Amino acid sequence: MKMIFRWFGEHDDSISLKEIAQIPQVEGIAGFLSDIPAGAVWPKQRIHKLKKRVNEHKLRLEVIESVNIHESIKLGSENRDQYIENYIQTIKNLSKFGIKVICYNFMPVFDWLRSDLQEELADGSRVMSYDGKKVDRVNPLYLIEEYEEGAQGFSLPGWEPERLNELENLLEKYKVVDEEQLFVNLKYFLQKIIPVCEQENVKMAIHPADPPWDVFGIPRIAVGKQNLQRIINLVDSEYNGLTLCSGSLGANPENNIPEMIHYFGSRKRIHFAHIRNLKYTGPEKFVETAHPSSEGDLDIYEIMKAYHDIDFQGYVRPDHGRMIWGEQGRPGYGLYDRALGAAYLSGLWEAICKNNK
Ligand SMILES: [Mn+2]
Repeated sequence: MKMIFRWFGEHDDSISLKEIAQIPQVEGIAGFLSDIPAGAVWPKQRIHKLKKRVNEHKLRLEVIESVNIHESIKLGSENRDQYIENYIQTIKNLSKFGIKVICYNFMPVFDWLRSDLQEELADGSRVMSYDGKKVDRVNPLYLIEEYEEGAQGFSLPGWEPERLNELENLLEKYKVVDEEQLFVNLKYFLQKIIPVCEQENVKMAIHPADPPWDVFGIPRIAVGKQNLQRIINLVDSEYNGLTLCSGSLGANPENNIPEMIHYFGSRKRIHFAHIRNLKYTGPEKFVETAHPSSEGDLDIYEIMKAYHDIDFQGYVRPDHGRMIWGEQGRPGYGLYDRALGAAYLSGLWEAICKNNK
């Protein structure tokens, strides 16, 4: 298991590579070029620059989170082939600089979604939370207007203005795309790119839908074991794999995370592990918590144990953390609580390894 840390780049992350390099056991980052729009080719010189910078801090850059998929690919539009070509070129460019895993998602229009980005817990820390009832009352277009005005409560971080303007148009197009059509469109994409991934030795790792259910009536397919089985079988190759995110999948209590790790891990389809804890507060309602098992409803020891059972050799990172000790920053992506998470996960891992020698 290789412990890494997500980094959004020097212009989009308040945390420095120096700080990340000081976290015990963290050996690399999951990197991103935030200014390159979905659908565009990642230029070689930009990847090179990023890699150099990361390596200067004795950290490795072998995972990208994420190379986003253009909506036309998810929609199956006529112009998708050009965007798939661009994606293939990006895979080739990343491969040249030693990238081994690309995390991506196939969630239409809305990426991850929360109803509150800074809910205060009893101890004064702040976390992201989700309340399906709140979300159901929202018209997605209205939600975007709220966001543009900077209103508190609902927001969609990471949404660039062009995408916001496109929203009404996009929502209209998705009216005819159901779950089955999304599978068809994902298969078309994977059939084109996976042979290139095999040649270039870059593994694709789809991130589950977060939360793992339909939002605003738009289908989301990477939601549970059965659908993930379907996805890895769309193209039967080790290069068509998963980012197994405990917090995303775990938001549905029916998803048994250790069992999924055993199932997909023994088939060599987990390339990237995201580990996060949460507490259920009602149906389709949860708050994110600190990583330890005692803080939430997921048993993180059992999750780490499952990774040990399958002899997991891939990448792992602490996922969303709380905002603590007065830290301000990107919700879920502060330094302190994620560093505590990394140390806790490394501690569990050491204990499990030594106990099972
Ligand atoms: Mn995740």
